[in-house]
Amino acid sequence: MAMKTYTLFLILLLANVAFANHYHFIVKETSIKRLCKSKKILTVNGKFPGPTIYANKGSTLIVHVLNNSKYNITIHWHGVKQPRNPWSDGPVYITQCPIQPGSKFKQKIILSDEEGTIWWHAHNKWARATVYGAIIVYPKPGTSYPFPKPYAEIPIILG
Ligand SMILES: *[C@@H]1O[C@H](CO)[C@@H](O)[C@H](O)[C@H]1NC(C)=O
Ligand SMILES: CC(=O)N[C@H]1CO[C@H](CO)[C@@H](O)[C@@H]1O
Ligand SMILES: [Cu+2]
Repeated sequence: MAMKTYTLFLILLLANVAFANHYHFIVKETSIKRLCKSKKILTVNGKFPGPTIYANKGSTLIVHVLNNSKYNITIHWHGVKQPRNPWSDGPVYITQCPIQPGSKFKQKIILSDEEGTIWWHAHNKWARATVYGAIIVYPKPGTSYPFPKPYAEIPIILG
């Protein structure tokens, strides 16, 4: 009997976890080719735009940021209210110190009533020009969109 209850609990738990809530961001200089020319820019995980975060409404995410560049960096979660959690919100020297070259920082992102597509970006000087990506917040598991379910999704990021 105890075993059965335990299994049921596990299944419920799994059903609730639709997306990974841990991400690893490595900030580094990367050679990117555009219009037949290579240029070194700052990226996350060598991608431009950076990786997309997928989450469910109301979930909490942990992003492990490793600064592998020679610049001070912070990452801001644009549009996330971060209730009672400004300490990993990103604005450099306002809510947190920069992540210095060679250091890492565990950013906790608390989603509350956000739903839809928002974004993350570097929050220090010019780094924001290339260090950014989308955050796609789906409804809570088992609930529906606040609008008719779209046919397809194509995130468009204007740099
Ligand atoms: C990087 O951040 C540290 C700590 O806040 C600061 O002492 C240093 O001057 C910063 N470096 C640059 C290049 O801004
Ligand atoms: C892990 C680590 O320290 N990586 C790099 C962080 O950035 C500095 C400055 O560019 C590099 O020297 C480190 O190798
Ligand atoms: Cu912003």
